[in-house]
Parts: sequence; structure tokens; C-alpha cells
Amino acid sequence: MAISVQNKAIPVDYFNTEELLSVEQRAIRDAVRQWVENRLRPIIDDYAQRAESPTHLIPEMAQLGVFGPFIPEEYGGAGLDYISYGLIMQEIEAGDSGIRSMASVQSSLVMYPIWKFGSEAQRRKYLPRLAKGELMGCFGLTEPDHGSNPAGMESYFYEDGDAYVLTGRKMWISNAPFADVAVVWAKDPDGQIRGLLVERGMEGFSTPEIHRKWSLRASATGELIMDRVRVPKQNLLPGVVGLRGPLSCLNSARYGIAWGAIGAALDCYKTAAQYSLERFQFGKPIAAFQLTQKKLAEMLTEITKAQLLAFRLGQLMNEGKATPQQISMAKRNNVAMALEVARTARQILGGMGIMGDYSIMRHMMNLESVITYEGTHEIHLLITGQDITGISAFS
Ligand code: TGC
Ligand code: FAD
Repeated sequence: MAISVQNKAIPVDYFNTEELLSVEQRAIRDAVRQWVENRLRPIIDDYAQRAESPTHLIPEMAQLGVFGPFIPEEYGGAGLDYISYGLIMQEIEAGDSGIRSMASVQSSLVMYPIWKFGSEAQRRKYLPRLAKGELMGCFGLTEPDHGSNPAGMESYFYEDGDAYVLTGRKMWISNAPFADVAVVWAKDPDGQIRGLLVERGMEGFSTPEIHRKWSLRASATGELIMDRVRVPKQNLLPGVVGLRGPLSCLNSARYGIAWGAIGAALDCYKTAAQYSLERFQFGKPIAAFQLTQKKLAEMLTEITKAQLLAFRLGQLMNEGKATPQQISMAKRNNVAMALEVARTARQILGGMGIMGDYSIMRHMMNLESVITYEGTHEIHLLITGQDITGISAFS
């Protein structure tokens, strides 16, 4: 009997989460989806292969409203809710995790701290230009010797007349090579962690690029080197003292990643499902084999669970009730899910799965960074463990 595979619609929203979205949320998602299909997808493999960031897309991304969507309109943001933010991250990451990184760093790690912890003058000076993409930002927390344990950071500053003098080195900083402004976390003479806005051009400040990455190749990653940089006193974020400052920003970014990972997973799953219907071996589409169906069924099940987790977390974010621990669980689960889906999808494509003609291998390599940055898979597990038991197992 011949097996017909004509026009099979691949199920991607198995529990009709579409119905949970407002008309506005769907419109925002669809606009970003269309931009990804028309403007990002056609060029991203080429940029990733060349390890170059398509920064020429920044004005279009700003126009689309992906920089600071949750920032109030009076500061140039779109004043959107957190589910809309999540959907934007999901759609961009269906294109590429590195481009989602560019957007989520700008929104959650640069605009968020200026909005939450900045002075009114800092908000007015930076936020509208960051929303328009006229300025791009980066976030410096990690140091060469202090990744999972940022409390140990060595960057420091002291007061000298009308400025703070800042010294230190930050490592693995997304957007650093082209950023105009860096949110840098460093210790004051009392050992308290504070945030400083360091601008490109300040003497003693440089941002060398990190080359030879096999992951996030379309995202520019660099170092921040601060050699006695004189930062004007008005560039200190006045609203927060301590590790709580940078970790609060991470809540927003980790939340976005929990949604973003779904985009990457869906892209891999759809590609594999379609391929399995079109690729014939032993006289049948490979989709007809039980082993392939098991892979596809398990992928869709895990994606569906992640979609429901992200949506509920989005509701809690909108109500201001999401805990950092809930965000950790969602980030950890959804990124691990996406990585597993990418690996399985790659297998379904056989040899073709390693080629740039398909997005799968690029997603898989990207997700190896996503599972490490914004708190590693292990650190998020320990955060959940601590929440359950009340006992910290970090040190
Ligand atoms: P601990 O003693 O637990 O807490 C210190 C203070 O911080 C507060 N806090 C939080 N506040 C807000 N949100 C959170 N998620 C928070 N977690 C903790 C806490 O209440 C306390 O406040 P206070 O006022 O009592 O002092 O801190 P610890 O030193 O034991 O560390 C805990 C641990 C290990 C969980 C934390 O250090 C951690 O999350 N480590 C992972 C580091 C990390 O995620 N780095 C990410 C760098 S940025 C990045 O990767 C960007 S990638 C961007 C991209 O390209 O998309
Ligand atoms: P380490 O902390 O050295 O960890 C190494 C291993 O040990 C991991 O498996 C970890 O889980 C494990 N480990 C550590 N401590 C424990 C423990 N207590 N118990 C069990 N296991 C443990 N940082 C920024 O500040 N800004 C950025 O924009 C940024 N962008 C990044 C972009 C990329 C592409 C990458 C790869 C990283 C980026 N990072 C950024 C840094 C990222 O947040 C760190 O890599 C991450 O926090 C882990 O730190 P580490 O690499 O030093 O690993």
C-alpha cells in the first residue's frame, strides 16, 4: 500500500496554547515571526558560518519593537506584558539563539537595570536611544575566574574627585565588541557590588572580541577590560547595592530564554518532521518507521510541556508573582528540552543534519551556550534543590 505524505500539516501547538493568547499578543508574535522568515532566516546561516554578527539588522529590530518591549512607553519602550516579551524571544530564537541573545541582553540586562535601578536622568539619557537601537548595550558580570560564583568578582572601583576609578576584567560578554554602553558590576571599597554605566571611548576601556567559538557564531562575544577607567559619578546606578542587582536582571533574561528555547526546539522539530515525510528509505518515508515516530512524538510532548510551563510562568510574571526559583526551573527545563530536541532532530536528518542548509546543527551548537549562560544547568538545579530543602549546596 502506498503511503501518502502530501500536504501533511505538522502539529506545533498540540494543546492549543494559541487560544490562551490575546489578539494583541498574537499580532506581536506574527509580526516578529514574519520578520524572522523574511529578513533573518535567508541570511543567518551565512553569517553564522562566517562567525559574523548581522548588526545591520539592528535598526529593523528596533523598528519591530524587540528592544525593551516591557519598558514603559515614556522611556521609549513598548509597555508590553511579559507574555508578549516571551513570544518575541521565542520567535527570534526560532531564527537563531545568537540574535535572541543580542535582543535579550539589550532588553533584560541593559534596559532593565537602567529602568529599575537607574536615576531619572540615566533613564532619560539612555533608554529611548537603546529602544531605537541607536545605542547598543552589554552586561558585564562574569569574570575569567568567577562565572557561576559572581559574588567572588574582583573588579573594583574607588572614588577620586568627580569620578569613580574602575579596574577589572569581564569575560564572555555578549554584544561587547560593538556595544556603546556597558553595565559593569564591580565592588566598592566596602566590598559591596554596584552597577556602573561605562561608555565606549572612556580612556582605559576596551572590548576585544573572543574568536574561534563553535557556538553562537552570529553573536559577538567579547571581554571588557577596564584599566583605571574614570567613570563619572553620575554613571553609578543609584538604586541597588549587592548581588541582588545583577541577579534581578538575570531573572528577566532567564525568563526570556525559557520562551526562546521553545522557538529553537520548534524550528528543529518542524524541520525533522517535514524531512521525515519526504525522505524515503526501504521504499517508505522514514516517518513510517516506529523509531522515527517515537522520536517525533517525544519531541512534540516535551515541546508542549515547555509551552505550558512558559505560558504559566508568563502569567505569574505579569502578576508580579513569579519567583526566581520558578524562573530557574523553566530556564533549565526548556533549554535542556531544546538541546535534546535539536540532537534528536539532527539524527532524523541523518547526514543532511550536519549541513548549514538546515538550521538544526546551528541551533544545537547555539544551545550548548544557552545551557551554560545565564546560570548553568547545574546551578539552576541547585537553586531548585535549595528551594525544596532550604539547604544551599553551592559551596
Ligand atoms: P545568595 O547569597 O543566594 O544571594 C545574594 C543576594 O542576591 C539575592 N538573590 C536574588 N535576587 C534576585 N533574583 C535572583 N535570582 C536572586 N538570587 C539571589 C539574595 O536574596 C541575596 O540578597 P540580599 O539582599 O539578601 O543580599 O548568592 P550566592 O552568592 O550564594 O549565589 C547564588 C547563585 C549561585 C544562585 C548565583 O550566584 C547565581 O545565579 N549564579 C549563576 C551566575 C549567572 O547566572 N551568571 C550569568 C551571567 S550573565 C549571562 O550569562 C548573560 S548571557 C546573555 C545572553 O547572551 O543572552
Ligand atoms: P564555571 O562557573 O567555571 O563552571 C564550570 C562547570 O562547573 C559548570 O558545569 C558548572 O555548572 C559547574 N559548577 C560550578 N559551580 C558548581 C557548583 N557549586 N556545583 C556544581 N557544579 C558547579 N556573562 C556575562 O556576564 N554577560 C554576558 O553577556 C555573557 N554572555 C555569554 C555568552 C556566551 C556565548 C557564553 C558561553 C557565556 C556568557 N556569559 C556571560 C558567561 C556565562 O554566564 C558563564 O559562562 C556561566 O555563568 C558559567 O560560568 P563559567 O563559564 O565560568 O563556568
